[in-house]
Amino acid sequence: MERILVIGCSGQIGSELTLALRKIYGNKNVFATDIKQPPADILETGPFYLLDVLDYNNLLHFAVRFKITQVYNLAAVLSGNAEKIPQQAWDINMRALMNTLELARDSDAKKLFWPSSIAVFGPTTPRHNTPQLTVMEPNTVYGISKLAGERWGEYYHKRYGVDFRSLRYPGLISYKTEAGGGTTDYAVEIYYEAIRNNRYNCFLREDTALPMMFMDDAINATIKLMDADPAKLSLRSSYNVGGMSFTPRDVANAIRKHRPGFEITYEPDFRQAIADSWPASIDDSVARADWGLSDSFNLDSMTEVMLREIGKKLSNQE
Ligand code: AKB
Repeated sequence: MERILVIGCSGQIGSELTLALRKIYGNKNVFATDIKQPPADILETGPFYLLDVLDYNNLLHFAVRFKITQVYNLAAVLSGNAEKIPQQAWDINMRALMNTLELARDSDAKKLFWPSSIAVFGPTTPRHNTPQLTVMEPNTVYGISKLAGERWGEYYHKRYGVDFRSLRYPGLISYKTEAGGGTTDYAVEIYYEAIRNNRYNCFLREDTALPMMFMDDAINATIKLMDADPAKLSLRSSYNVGGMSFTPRDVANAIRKHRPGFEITYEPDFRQAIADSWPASIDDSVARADWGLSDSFNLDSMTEVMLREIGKKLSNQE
């Protein structure tokens, strides 16, 4: 019987992945943890504990006490925030990963999911339809930590047999919990501001194309990868995940189909340089062939759901 630890259950991915895992494995078998309080539905549906992944002794004690077999380690400082505190971001991102890799050696928590990112690529990488295997010279501290993390994950798999699995997530778009500190966050903020003020001041240029994915597709991909037969996994670093590719101007046009008066202005800040160093679109054919990656949302269908759900959420808060 699987007993699952989610580290970072209060964040953008964790707040949705925890509930999806509870549906599959049973509420009591999915232990939600974070250093901050989670949304009410996580508290109401199963166990929640305050746990700091950077405290290795506590982490090990927790995993042994609750007989954890799988870990989803979602703790990270994202790209924009990491540029403000480079040394700390490196320390947090790497220690969080290394502690869960060591946990896999020291306990029964042998299966580990860890999110990588399109940030592993850099300005010298081919920007369009970026291949799985290509030049990787990231120039952001977040990207450097993600690339190093992928190498460590593969190393622990080969050397110690840790069942390390990972996806290079594109920008993730969701309505439940807002992202914090990323470069792709504009694509979430824009929907909130469309509902609140019918206008948005974007921190990226209008023609900045980036790969993005709706959260439902990202959760499905994560669960599918973790369920995949290990014999089918040709990679133990991290799989490219492409989703869709669009610019701020494309999102504004999609929003205007529902809210014709929507206005957007552009005031690029330091995150423009980060976005410019990342791919515009991703080739994820290896993930599709190995374990059946698929996605179902495009910009229009995602926009419809985002506007509807954020509309409901904000009117309930009034
Ligand atoms: C970020 O913008 O930092 C993240 C990512 C693409 O990994 N959303």
